[in-house]
Amino acid sequence: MAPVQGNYDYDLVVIGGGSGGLSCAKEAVAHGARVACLDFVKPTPLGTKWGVGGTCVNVGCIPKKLMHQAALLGEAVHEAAAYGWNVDDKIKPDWSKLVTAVQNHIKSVNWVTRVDLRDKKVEYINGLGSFVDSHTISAKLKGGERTITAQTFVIAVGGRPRYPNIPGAVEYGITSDDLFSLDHEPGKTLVVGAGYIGLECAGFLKGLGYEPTVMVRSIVLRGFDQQMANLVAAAMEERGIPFLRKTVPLSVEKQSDGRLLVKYENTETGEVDSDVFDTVLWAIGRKGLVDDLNLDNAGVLTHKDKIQVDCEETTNVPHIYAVGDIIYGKPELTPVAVLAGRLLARRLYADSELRMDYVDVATTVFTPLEYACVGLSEEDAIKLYGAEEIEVFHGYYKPTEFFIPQKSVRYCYVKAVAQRNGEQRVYGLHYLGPVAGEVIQGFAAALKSGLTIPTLMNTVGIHPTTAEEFTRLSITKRSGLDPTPASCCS
Ligand code: FAD
Ligand code: NA7
Repeated sequence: MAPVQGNYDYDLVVIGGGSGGLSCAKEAVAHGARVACLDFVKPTPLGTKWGVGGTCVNVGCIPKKLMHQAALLGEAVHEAAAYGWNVDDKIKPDWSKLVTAVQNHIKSVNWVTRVDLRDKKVEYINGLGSFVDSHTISAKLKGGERTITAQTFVIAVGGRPRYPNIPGAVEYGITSDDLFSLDHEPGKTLVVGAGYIGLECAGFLKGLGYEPTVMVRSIVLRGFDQQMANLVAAAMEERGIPFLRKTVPLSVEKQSDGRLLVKYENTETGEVDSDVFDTVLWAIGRKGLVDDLNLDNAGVLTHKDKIQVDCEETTNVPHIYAVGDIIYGKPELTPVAVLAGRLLARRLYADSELRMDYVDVATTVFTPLEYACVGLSEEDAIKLYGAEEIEVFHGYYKPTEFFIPQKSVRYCYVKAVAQRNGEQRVYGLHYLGPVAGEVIQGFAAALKSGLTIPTLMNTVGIHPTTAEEFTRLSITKRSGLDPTPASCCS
């Protein structure tokens, strides 16, 4: 419900001009609210900074996808030769040209964002916000400070990469915040962390011709289906990316030749080893940006550097809300932040009652062989319903376009995790192969609409695509039958 307007500067102040904050601010003005949006980026220890738009645009999804695409193009050029193109197979990427192209695109998005905010009459304030009391914030600007009052606040400050607490980590390491604008080639790179970001960065670095090594503390892709996670890692290893397993870093030292000596320890054997790298990239997770907000002054409680909200994104203070990466226990993804911000603004200013549904959010890991999924992992389905109540349909497949360049099809694999009896509801879909995000997006809508195995099997495929493999699934894990394909077109 729209709050009663009091004697405040604004109806709504949004703190954080990233995916969630901007969508919320723009939707709120569209429904008549007077809105200001603060955004401020603290430079990284290396001095990297960027413009309005938040993580996704500047140091996240967008530059990541562009570098992934650059890596895929390199692969495609080599494949082109097999398809009859006369290409020089000694092609080499130019890191500085790539970074310039990526940064130019980002700057154009920053510019469009500023113009959009001005056109839509959201007041953009380039300042660091912190609470003075529950209706007042102070914005630290380049040339001073400004005090602003509002009826309602939305906290959308997102997070930043963590650094490990070991010698040399901050002085000599970089994070994804620096990588996409790095002014020199990364060279031989140690990627510490085997989550979504670590694997993606290692993947495109390899595709661009550098030598990444992934350091894995425990498991790969925690939170994802572990069979799929291990296939993703195996596909990367097959491409020549080494994984240092059960290993943690101990220290980073700069040698006299400028290269970085990293000491590390195997957590199982206790064995200490070392290697020399040009770049050390920390991809060990992200920390919510609660520290600068002075949340105590507003009475907002935090939970492990995040903010806990209820099903309407309300914090423990009724007129203060939070959306996006800063909220505890929800997927850290741009479309999640965007939709939550928009729906919140509609509930606040447009009499809507629609809440954000955080269940069955599809996502893609943009590794060289991409992995996309929606719904439950196999292990979560078993935990929730019991192994006897779950049927897993699976199959390896051979993308048609892989044959001529003789690309490895070893890890092209799909599976559907479903209810064993009754209507055979599909609980989760998992796909490892080309253009994974494009494949899973449509199936995500089907899954949210109650997709069942009979419906999936009665869906006519589009041939020859890789997405059609979901409609060809017939082998269950329980049957023990060989899930490798025998035929292509019949
Ligand atoms: P952000 O976009 O982080 O925005 C928060 C903004 O608030 C920032 O500009 C911050 O500087 C500012 N701020 C912080 N504190 C204050 C303050 N006190 N005052 C004023 N301003 C402040 N998601 C996907 O969906 N797909 C992907 O492919 C994908 N790839 C990613 C790749 C990488 C390398 C990374 C790091 C992330 C990726 N993500 C991806 C995640 C996605 O970027 C985030 O989920 C999304 O940006 C979160 O939006 P947000 O609005 O919560 O926060
Ligand atoms: P994740 O998904 O939290 O992954 C972090 C990885 O780093 C994970 O493999 C961790 O291993 C590892 N880690 C964490 N701390 C350490 C230390 N101290 N030393 C070595 N390794 C460590 O974070 P990401 O940054 O990849 O992604 C965050 C979100 O951003 C992601 O969900 C996307 O939506 C966008 P662990 O499994 O904990 O042993």
